Amino acid sequence: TKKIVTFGEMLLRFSTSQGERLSQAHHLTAHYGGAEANVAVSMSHFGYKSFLVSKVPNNPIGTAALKHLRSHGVYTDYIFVGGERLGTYYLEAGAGERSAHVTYDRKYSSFSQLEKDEINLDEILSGATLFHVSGITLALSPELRELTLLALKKAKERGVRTSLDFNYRAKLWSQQEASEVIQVLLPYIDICFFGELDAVHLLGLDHMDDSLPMEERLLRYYTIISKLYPDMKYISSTFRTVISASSNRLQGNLFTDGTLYQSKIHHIEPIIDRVGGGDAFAAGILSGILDELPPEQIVSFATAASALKHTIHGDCNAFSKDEVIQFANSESGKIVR
Ligand code: KDG
Repeated sequence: TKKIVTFGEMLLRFSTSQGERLSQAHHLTAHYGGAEANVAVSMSHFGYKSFLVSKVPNNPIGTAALKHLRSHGVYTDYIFVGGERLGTYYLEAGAGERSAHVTYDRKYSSFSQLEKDEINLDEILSGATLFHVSGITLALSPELRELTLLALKKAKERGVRTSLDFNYRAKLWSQQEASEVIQVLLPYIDICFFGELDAVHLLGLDHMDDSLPMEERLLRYYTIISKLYPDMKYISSTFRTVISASSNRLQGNLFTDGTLYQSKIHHIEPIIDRVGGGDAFAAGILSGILDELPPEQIVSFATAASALKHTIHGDCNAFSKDEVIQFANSESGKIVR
């Protein structure tokens, strides 16, 4: 079994019920999340030996977070225990044209205070096939940025594949800060996830003519980026380029070797919970790459995985590889094209 490693913060999510503002709510539903933890969970369900590198507090909330991971088969050997608190976030459900709203309460979390010397990167990367991180980790502290850069360099030296999901969160840092940090890391990335807005706002590429079809614009952005960063063998974007607050249409994109591959369009109705849809997609792409599938199969697997995530509550996916493949191949009425 291949060992894969993700590096990031776990969060406890509290969500309101549909049709309720946070200020009205008497009941909040709890789920554990965190982008990299979500990827680790998906990868575990796909059959990988999946590790999360993180830090949780030494209290019942930290213990419950570990239990969540273990219940999904994620290895917790590299999760350090200590510090003040588990970060949380509140999700006020949206409806129709009103988008959902996130409020973070995560300052001084155990993970954000993680120090470099707590972590033994050589041990963590030993025997690993893949190291995955997202921009959320990079937003949390200068120490975490340094650690990530070091981990990526070491991973490259050892031939461990590296993956970065931009996951830009405007509530955590400015575009300018994100752009500076990410451009330092990109030379060390083999697989990168980002969409059109990231290309323009974080990589500073010129905005392309809106009259061009989306796939043509993406192809052009990805072609430029792959020339700037020759080690980047795969560039992929999640549904977010197609799906909007009011749209249930989901399509994935994967660029490799100069060609853009697109999945069929899934029509998801109803959407039960869209949080973590991007992480489910990323895990699908990573799994397809590790399985050395042809690109068109990788992108349809990943998009199907993401579509399935939209049908269940919580931040993380919980479908096996076989279930995703079966869904991707099904000709159900929910797939349009
Ligand atoms: O991608 C889903 C994540 O955004 C969610 O689980 C919470 O990690 C999170 C964050 O920082 O927003």
